Amino acid sequence: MDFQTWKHVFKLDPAKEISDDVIEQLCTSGTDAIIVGGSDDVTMGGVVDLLTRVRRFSVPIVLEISNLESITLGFDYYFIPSVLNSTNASFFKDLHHTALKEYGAMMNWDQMIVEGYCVLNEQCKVAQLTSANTKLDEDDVVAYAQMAEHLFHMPIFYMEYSGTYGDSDLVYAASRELNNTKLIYGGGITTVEQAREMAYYADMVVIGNIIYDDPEMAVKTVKAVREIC
Ligand code: 1GP
Repeated sequence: MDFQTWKHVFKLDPAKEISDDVIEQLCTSGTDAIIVGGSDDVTMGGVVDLLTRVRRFSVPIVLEISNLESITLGFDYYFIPSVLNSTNASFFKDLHHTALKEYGAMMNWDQMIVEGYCVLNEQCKVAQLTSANTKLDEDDVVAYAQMAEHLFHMPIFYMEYSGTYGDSDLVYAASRELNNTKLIYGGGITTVEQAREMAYYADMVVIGNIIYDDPEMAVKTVKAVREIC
């Protein structure tokens, strides 16, 4: 179970309702992992509930940390967003500093994976929450990709379009810059064609909202991504 080989992941929001039946469909779909993460109303209770229900299956489970209050033991990995295009240093490194002061002594560092986030949909909650500068052209995105790989040696560069389908040309441009850093694409995938298109360029494709709107379509994206990789 090495996250660097993952191609397809589902992201479950602890603040949203989901049935056991849908959880079973997702966990047995052939996806590489389940990420637990969200922007709003993420509580310890919601995180533990998903951890418990997903753990019945053999699929790896990751907590993408969204706040200090919901950090929970028992996940396979902890993905730690650091928003490269945030104009508020809290979301780049200050919250991380606070977390390390509290939890640093008990960390298993091998489980901690930093994600260099590049937020590209100005309407999405994470853009508003982090005051991200989303007015980025290709040169800007390429520079952030270079920053993630060559300056900070981040294991992941995450192009986040949450809620809207992104620009595949920009994803392609970022992909050409990255050799060691894995490129994650997430946002607005609602069809197998979109999943396939982004899987051409990104190392890993994240399926989020469509899980709640159309779980059967969500499951179909697994095969679509597998066919590309
Ligand atoms: C959100 O990138 C993920 O963090 C997935 O986005 O919910 O729009 O699929 P969607």
